[in-house]
Amino acid sequence: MTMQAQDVDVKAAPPTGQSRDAGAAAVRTTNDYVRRWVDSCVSLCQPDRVVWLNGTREERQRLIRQGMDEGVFIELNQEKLPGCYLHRSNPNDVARTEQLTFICTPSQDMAGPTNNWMETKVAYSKLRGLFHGCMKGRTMYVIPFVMGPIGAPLAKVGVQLTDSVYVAVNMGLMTRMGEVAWKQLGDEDEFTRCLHSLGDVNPERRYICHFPIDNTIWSFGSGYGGNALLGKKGLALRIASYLGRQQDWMAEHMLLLGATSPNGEKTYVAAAFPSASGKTNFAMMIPPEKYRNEGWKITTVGDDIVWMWVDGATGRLRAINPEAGYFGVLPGTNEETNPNAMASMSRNTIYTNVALTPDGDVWWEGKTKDPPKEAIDWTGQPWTADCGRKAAHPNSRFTAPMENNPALDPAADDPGGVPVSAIVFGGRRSRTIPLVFQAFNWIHGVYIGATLGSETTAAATGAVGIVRRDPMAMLPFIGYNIRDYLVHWFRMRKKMVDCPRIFHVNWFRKDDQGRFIWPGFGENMRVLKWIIDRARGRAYARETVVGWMPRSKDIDLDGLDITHDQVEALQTINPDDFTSEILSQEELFLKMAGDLPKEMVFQRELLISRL
Ligand code: GTP
Ligand code: SPV
Ligand code: MN
Repeated sequence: MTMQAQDVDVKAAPPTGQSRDAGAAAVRTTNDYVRRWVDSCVSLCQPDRVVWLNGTREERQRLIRQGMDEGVFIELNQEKLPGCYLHRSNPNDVARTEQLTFICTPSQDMAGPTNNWMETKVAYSKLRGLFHGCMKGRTMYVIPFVMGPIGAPLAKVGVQLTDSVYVAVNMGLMTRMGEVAWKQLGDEDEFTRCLHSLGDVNPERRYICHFPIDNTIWSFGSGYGGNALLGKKGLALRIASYLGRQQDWMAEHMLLLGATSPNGEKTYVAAAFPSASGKTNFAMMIPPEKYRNEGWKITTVGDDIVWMWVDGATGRLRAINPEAGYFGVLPGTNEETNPNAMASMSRNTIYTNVALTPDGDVWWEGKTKDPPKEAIDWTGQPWTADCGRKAAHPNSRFTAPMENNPALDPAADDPGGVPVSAIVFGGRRSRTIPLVFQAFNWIHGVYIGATLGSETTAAATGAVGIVRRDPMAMLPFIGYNIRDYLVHWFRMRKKMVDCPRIFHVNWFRKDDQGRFIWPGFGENMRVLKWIIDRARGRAYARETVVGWMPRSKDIDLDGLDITHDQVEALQTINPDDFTSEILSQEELFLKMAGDLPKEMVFQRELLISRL
């Protein structure tokens, strides 16, 4: 035991003999690996204070008050929004920065052609330079957390060190934080070492570095979302996907929902859509009135990340959601499109980069039909409805605990997870790609997932609306070589006695006037119903070039003002468009040149020969 880890105040006891900092508490673990690692990070970052967090409600309140003193949080109208606060991030720090995100390994081949790579030693030495003394005058928070329901065989412990009180509060909402983590860790060395500093929040000195071999993440210079809440994309996707490949399980960018039919039959469906492309909405969907009256109910297990393994007893795929909260997109979210999300963020929620209205409420584009007359925009500037600027950032988000979700699935906290009957891939495609089709089999489904294309969104910095290949919606999140990732998907099938059926959907096809043809949101239940019936061997489909497709009469349109002809149009595959689609898939194939798994090559040939 060394001095640093024991003392709350690293330099000297504060004059009062009490800590100057909110929630300061003595070191909370006897785990020597943790203590030694925290000591080494304290020596490197040189914080004034080290505060070990325990994840209690009282502590969260103290942290929020501390953040309010520092100007990090603004209290919202507590009558309307109890326990809710607003945070404005630095305008240069509003989304994940994929170009500044690295997989750090001894050889570039381990990271593969789709990741930014840095050699391990080069990365450590570069980042050590940045972290050196970066927390002088600041507090280092020690955040123990578990990803996954407590007791789940796959549940993983992480410890994040951060100088951001915003990150500390968000980690408390997004993970199972506190004593549970020390308990699960015991005396072992098995935890992800997550070191994070805001630094000077300068994109020139921003690096999000993953060291899968060391089970370590170092993130510097960003306080936003996936860049900074290291349990999420860093641990639960990049590090976890690497571990999963070694240990025969999968970490995927997927939602997980339960669908209960009128006769009580429950089907769990996992779906991978790229960032800001509909996972939260699908996972929290409220079925149309007709379906509700019949007795259909959708419940949420997770909205962003799924860990899956093959159950030895049944040979079937099972899944858990490693997260405990939602970091959800706000623009477009409202009482009509996603009432469960609105309820989830009605209390104990952090709002990031939205507008503040005069009555202490929040607003974002699409929250209500009529915007407020005036507000303070997400940058803190006065805003009026006719000023021509956006009130909220396009990637503004809410952080809410999953317990707030009225549609939370009873199994969301179940360490045993749930069985997965269908896997759905989907992209944002204004043209070419039909509403829904089913893969011929697992290998074909993996090919469909691997060649998934989607128009880019504001969830990552860079151009918006450009079609790019986003394999399994995991392009920015695969923690190793994509070649090995695809092989892993093919091999997982061999461990299963029976496998989930694989589907592709596209809610985003537009007409010539640029309007969405399909109503989306709750109405997606109609497509989900066909998917469930197919997965259970009940619904009809015809064989087409791309896979099994429903005829328009196989999709129930009762109560919708959309005709069967329009659905036929949505399902149309135009041969010319599809030829360009196949050509644009080459973008990915060329990157993987020479390294393409043979299944991919054969599937491409079969597709071309079907055309
Ligand atoms: P990440 O959290 O970034 O991984 O995103 P996500 O996949 O959870 O996306 P989310 O459900 O938050 O949706 C992003 C945007 O797409 C929001 O503006 C939604 O309103 C919109 N959206 C979601 N579902 C639909 C749909 O069925 N149709 C249409 N037109 N828009 C949708
Ligand atoms: C995504 O971009 O896919 C997100 C948001 O879920 S973030 O956590 O910022 O990555
Ligand atoms: Mn996501």
